[in-house]
Amino acid sequence: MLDAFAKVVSQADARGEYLSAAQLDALSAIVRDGNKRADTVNRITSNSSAIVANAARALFAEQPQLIAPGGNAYTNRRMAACLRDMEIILRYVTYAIFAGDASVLDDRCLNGLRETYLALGTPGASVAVGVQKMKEAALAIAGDPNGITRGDCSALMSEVASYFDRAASAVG
Ligand code: PEB
Repeated sequence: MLDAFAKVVSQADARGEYLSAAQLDALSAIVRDGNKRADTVNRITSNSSAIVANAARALFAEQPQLIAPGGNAYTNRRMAACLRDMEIILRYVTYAIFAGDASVLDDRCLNGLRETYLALGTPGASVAVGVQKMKEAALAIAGDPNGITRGDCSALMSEVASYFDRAASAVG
């Protein structure tokens, strides 16, 4: 598991080189925008239950076969597993945002997830739709200009989006 700092250190070390000016600039930007990153994680984390529940509701409204008898989220046991999966994915996305690096998400959550869903008969494409719905909600909450010092968060918001997209394409 790496963060943005450990990542460039390991890349430079693999080449036996000092950190480059470009790497130092990129890391300085991460330090400079650290409050934006922390606020983003805080906003998503403190709204996580609503993000998961609303995304699941929207998914089941679009794909009612999932909660019909025989569906993969039918019965409370499967519904609970489904909500839990979405919660786990969102949690690892918040770790990746905080770390500024996808490796924690890749190594601890997404690695082997497609194969797990295949083995379980869980439709990965539907999980991917649920993840995209969490992305929309998370971006709306994290990027809300109200109640916070205004600034340019566009780069950070596209980074946030990229972690959700990574999770969706890992299973979809
Ligand atoms: C991944 N999900 C399930 C299982 C595992 C995961 C390992 C099997 C064991 C169990 O049931 O608990 N676990 C999960 C995860 C990590 C992990 C992400 C990462 C670290 O350790 N069903 C649907 C929807 C979707 C869904 C499309 C969006 O119809 C999910 C939610 N996952 C789902 C369901 C099950 C499951 C298990 C329903 C139970 C399947 C079953 O037992 O038939």
